[in-house]
Amino acid sequence: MQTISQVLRNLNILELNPAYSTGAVWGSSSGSNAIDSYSPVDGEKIASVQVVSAADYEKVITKAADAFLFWRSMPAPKRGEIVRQFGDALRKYKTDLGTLVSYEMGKSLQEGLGEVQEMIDICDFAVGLSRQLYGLTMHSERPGHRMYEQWHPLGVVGIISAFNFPVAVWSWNTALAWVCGNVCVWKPSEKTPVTAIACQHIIADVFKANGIPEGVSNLIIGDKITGELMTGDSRVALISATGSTRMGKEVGVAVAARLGKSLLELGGNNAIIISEHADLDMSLIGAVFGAVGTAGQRCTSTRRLIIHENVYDVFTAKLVKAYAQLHIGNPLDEHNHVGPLIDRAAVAGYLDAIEKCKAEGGRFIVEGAVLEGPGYTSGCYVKPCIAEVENDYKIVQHETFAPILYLIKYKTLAEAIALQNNVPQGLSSAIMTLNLREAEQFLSAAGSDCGIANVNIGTSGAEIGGAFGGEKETGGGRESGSDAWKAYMRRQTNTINYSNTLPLAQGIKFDL
Ligand code: UN1
Repeated sequence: MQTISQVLRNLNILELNPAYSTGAVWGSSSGSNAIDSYSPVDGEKIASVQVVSAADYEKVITKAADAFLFWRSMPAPKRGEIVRQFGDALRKYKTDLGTLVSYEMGKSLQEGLGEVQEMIDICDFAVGLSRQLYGLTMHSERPGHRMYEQWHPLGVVGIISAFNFPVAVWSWNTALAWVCGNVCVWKPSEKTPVTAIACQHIIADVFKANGIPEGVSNLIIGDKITGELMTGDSRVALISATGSTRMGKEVGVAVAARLGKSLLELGGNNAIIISEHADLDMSLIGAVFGAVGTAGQRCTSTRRLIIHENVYDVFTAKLVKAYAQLHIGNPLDEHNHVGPLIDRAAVAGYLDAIEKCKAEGGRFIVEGAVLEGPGYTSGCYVKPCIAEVENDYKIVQHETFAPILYLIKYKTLAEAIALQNNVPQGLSSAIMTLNLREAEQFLSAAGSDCGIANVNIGTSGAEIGGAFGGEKETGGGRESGSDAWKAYMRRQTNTINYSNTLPLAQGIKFDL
């Protein structure tokens, strides 16, 4: 396997190299206005990156607003061609970028590569979309009139992304926003700035090769204060933010205060209902991957299993056996299933949740622990654990970004659906059943209240083709596939009178 410095060299980000239209400056030394990125894999510092100042931010936004004047006039299919080339560049850099994602964020290499694959997929989707930004045509109630609607770009789109999908979620937003004619300013998580710089370099080469002016893709590295510059800025038409519900509430309020648009993709508290009619072996794979994949740090991670009483004992026995077989360790080693949490603060959150769960009466059937010793020196590796709980425990109602799986027993489907819905969040949900009636009830209006509801698939691992997002405290936004592109455009209704008179609508007479 290649070394990380080789990966950084392949991605052209080893040397001091001011990125294309970015406020981020690549620095070698730490300072009060620098962010140090440490790998949770081995605790090594990857790089130190300068935080944008308010003056840098101004420069970036001005450049972005200028670039919009050019970009919005370029035909959408031509913008799609640029995104097609971006997808090709990602194919070329897939191994390097996937490895860097895995090293900087801590997810398994397979998941790092999968994340880059999601980027490639959304590029393909956006290329097709660039020829399909359709508006409707309506029949006017007045003679000699025509009505239709068209979709125009919004302007500057601000993207705030989280550490857990450091590159894919940005690409869902940016690939769509670009073909729609917007320019983007990206504020990545301060925990994963290096992967963001790598992406900015990859797209910069594509833009340069096509003679596109700077400012269509912008990167600002910073903390909460940098984010606040953007959320309060009325030059930023749309803020698309992914992260915790706490963050989303602040962003939503700041953007609403200036009547801007926001697209929020926030916390989940996702459950799988394991019916007595489930294929239990298949359910096991969905449940374990959902709970321990990405070390439980996906917004779609499975946090709760709602299990029918008739299969509860046999299924929990399978779960315990499967957990005993999990390999926890360096995520770049393909034999390992579970990598580290993002940092020690996340480890503290995991321990705190376990303690709270026990205090409320939770009974752990697989105990958690922080792993120590060779291979675990970063202090970020924890044991995935399982607790039997009641759904209304405070800690169960809360999204803890860690591999803690809660088990709840049920008797009737109505009860299971109520348990599944009875949390503040509404992102992803699933039922494992071979019974058609159960499946359809779960999917009906009286079923799951989540943005994503699956049958015989776990809660995580959505494809890019569907709209992604959820309800309640998940924030209501939809990104990625289907018609999520409409969030990145403004709708204009056009009525054209080609008659010789000016009849008023609703039959109103106004003669002079
Ligand atoms: C996220 O965790 O914010 O559905 C995104 C999934 C991935 C995306 C997760 N495709 O699990």
